[in-house]
Amino acid sequence: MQLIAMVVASPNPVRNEKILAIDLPMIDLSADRSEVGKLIVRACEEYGFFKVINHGVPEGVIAEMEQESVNFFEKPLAEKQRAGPANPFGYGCKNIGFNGDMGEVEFLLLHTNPLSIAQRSKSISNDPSKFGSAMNNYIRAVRELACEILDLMAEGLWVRDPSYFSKMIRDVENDSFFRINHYPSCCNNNTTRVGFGEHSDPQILTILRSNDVGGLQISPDHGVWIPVAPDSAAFCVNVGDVLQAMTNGRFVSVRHRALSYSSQSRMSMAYFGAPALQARVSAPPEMVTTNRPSLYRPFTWAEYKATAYSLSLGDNRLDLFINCKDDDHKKLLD
Ligand code: GA4
Repeated sequence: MQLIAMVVASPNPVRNEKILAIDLPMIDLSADRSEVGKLIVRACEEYGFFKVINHGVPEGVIAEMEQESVNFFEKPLAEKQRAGPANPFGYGCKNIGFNGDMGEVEFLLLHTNPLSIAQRSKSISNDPSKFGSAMNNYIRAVRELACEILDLMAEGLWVRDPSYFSKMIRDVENDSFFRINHYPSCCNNNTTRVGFGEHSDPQILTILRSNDVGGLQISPDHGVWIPVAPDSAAFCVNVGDVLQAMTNGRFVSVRHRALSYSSQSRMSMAYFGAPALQARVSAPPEMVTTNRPSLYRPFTWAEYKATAYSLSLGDNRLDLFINCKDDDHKKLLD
């Protein structure tokens, strides 16, 4: 990764300094399969984040979903509120905060189950079947991409069953979510604020894309924020907490946040691939060795999700699932 500049965490509003972005590892999925697997593994161990090109998600599928999202956020507030409040699904507009991070974002949070999409589309769009089909097509394509990446990870890690990770999000009962965030532009005072406060994603894998407005920052080290350059031609992929647990801590679920710039509006779409609620999360045998004993106790996604959702943004949730039998294990995480 080429480091150009870093910013240190600061309270909202964030100082309007000149922020130069970094180049996350960019992985071409059409390259030689075993090379791609190795590059992905290295990126997940070092940064927990990488970008992919030649990803196979058709341009038309992306464009339709983006257009439906723009149409929704352009509606008057009263109309958008018909799709809310988000508890947890629907339209939300909330300030999320940790350490002084006050969020400024409006969003749609949806379950990816086709029945749920059909139901929700009615309050989101005047043409529910158009919204529903745009979303179903998008979800189908990004889920395929997520599964392909998870298979490449398993191969790169020499896990005997290459579908060990991907079968969890292929499960018909998977609990994957889709979130569209809109950080509106406002006023003319050129301020930068935290739009979505510091957190890690609880799920397995996140597949994110945004328009050409920057805002995503990652924090591989406590207190240091590194901006990620926007790139509408690529998908940004990040490791979630469950994948950190399933790789026995080899992959890192890195904290991130999104800034919003008052002068430009940012829109991002994130697919969060998650297991079924009752699925048991545990590392495959190849990830556990005498040198690297089991770091986390087995848990179900329902159990982990409940813990994650009960804590504040910014809390380190995976720490609560560390195997406490041997304190030496914890050192592996440092
Ligand atoms: C982060 C990833 C997804 O956006 C999300 C978020 C969820 C929410 O906004 O309601 C959480 C957050 C996310 C992490 C910890 C918990 C849950 C807010 C929060 C305090 C929808 C998710 O699944 O986890």
